[in-house]
Amino acid sequence: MASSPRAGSGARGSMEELVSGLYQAQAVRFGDFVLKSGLHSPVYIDLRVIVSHPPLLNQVADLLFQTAKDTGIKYDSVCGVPYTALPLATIICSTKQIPMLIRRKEAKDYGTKRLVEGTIVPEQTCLIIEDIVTSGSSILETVDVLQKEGLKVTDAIVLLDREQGGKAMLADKGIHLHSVCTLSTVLEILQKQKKVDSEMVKEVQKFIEGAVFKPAQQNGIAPGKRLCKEMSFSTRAQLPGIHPIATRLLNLMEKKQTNLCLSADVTDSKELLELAATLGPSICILKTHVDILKDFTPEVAKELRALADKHQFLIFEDRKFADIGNTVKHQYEGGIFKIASWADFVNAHVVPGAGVVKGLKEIGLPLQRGCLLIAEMSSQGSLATGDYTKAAVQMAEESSDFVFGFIAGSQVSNKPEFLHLTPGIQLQAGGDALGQQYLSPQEVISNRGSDIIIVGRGILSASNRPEEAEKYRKAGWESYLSRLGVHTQD
Ligand code: 5BU
Repeated sequence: MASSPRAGSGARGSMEELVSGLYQAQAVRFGDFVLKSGLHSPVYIDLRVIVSHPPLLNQVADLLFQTAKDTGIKYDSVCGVPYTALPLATIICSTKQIPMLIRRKEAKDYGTKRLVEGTIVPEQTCLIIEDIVTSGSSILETVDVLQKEGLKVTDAIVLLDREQGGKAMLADKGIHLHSVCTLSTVLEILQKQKKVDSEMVKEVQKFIEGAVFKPAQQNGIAPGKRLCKEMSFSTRAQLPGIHPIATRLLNLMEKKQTNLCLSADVTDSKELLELAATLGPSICILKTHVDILKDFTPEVAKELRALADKHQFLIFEDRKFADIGNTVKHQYEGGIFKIASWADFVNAHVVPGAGVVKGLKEIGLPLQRGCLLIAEMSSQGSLATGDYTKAAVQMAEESSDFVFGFIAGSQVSNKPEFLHLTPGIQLQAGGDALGQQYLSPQEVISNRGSDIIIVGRGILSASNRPEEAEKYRKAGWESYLSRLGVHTQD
């Protein structure tokens, strides 16, 4: 049913007042908006503005509370999904005398590791409050944190359901979503109030229908797998707020049918350029270690850039920055290599703290570059595990305007806008004498939820490199298709 419990329970008057208030506050706007992903949207909804309109804020809080009441849910505490729903949860809890919990999005000091503030009583039920739901991934993230603390979470109340599959996604994970209103209701009311014409209504409906997220069972994937892994690369490319580099990469991956990154670990520039020219069509990324080249010149970088543009792959300099912000800034921008001038993206260790990303961002952001954080390493005895990995994920979430993914052995974030790249890949399991450990493409893509395989010696040591690269491309791509539930014929 498209209409909400509130809209259908004699509350039409207050619904009309609400929609009109949201429109006046410019929380809902129509036109041609370019989302961060580059996608054009005819509607833009930003409910953060309601904090500047106290009567509207109170009205929204009241409607959320009434909706919860109408459904008859019993709960012991309320938690708002950060950030927009925080003031809403505060108003509800303060006026109705309900204990509140706050989910921290960033633990400033990673050492404290406290992700939920307030008194947690395990086994008690916590109700989630949210302003708007699209895919449901933000709600799920908060649910996950609360459940890990021992709380029961079964229901979420949202002001506006964009009807893009979030309700079904959440139901798939055992969470009932109750909405005060849907985007259809908002459109219907605004059309009636003559604030939007029928053409725009049709355009918005078409846009929404074209961007529906589907839950696992509908995709033919076993339930229980995590959200982003059931979405195709092209769907993820269009997610609102996704990094432009991630969009470019996901789109070219889908177009070229490859999730293979070549680790071009050669020491001769001519050989590097030859690899780029011959393997270019099979790969989505060419990864360099520019400091192992014995004959680097700026001309090499220029030629590599031209080959990347010709064959449509991205260049990833595997520099693993790991110093204070001020130093990495210089290492990224200057020196002999001038990495920022030719590499689409780089990576960084999180060991220095957030400053490393801040420093890189100062150089990379104006150039529209991106960055991966090293959440895990493929080498034996790596210390990047457990809380260190979690801190890397958190750091990425706090800098998603620059960081678009991870180097990791498996899926470490359930945000579909983040990409996962995995090194230590060969068709045969095993390792080398210096601690490298290998897994198969099938294992990391289908079972561990990574997106891109990084292959060096598996391809470089073959007598026919283009043929071997094709083998890896096929293995990686078929593993991705099998994760989506698409069966390929050989
Ligand atoms: P190989 O030849 O496929 O083992 O090369 C792997 C490449 O990935 C190599 O360039 C490493 O520097 C890089 N790498 C890695 O192997 N493991 C890691 O955890 C990280 C990078 Br981070």
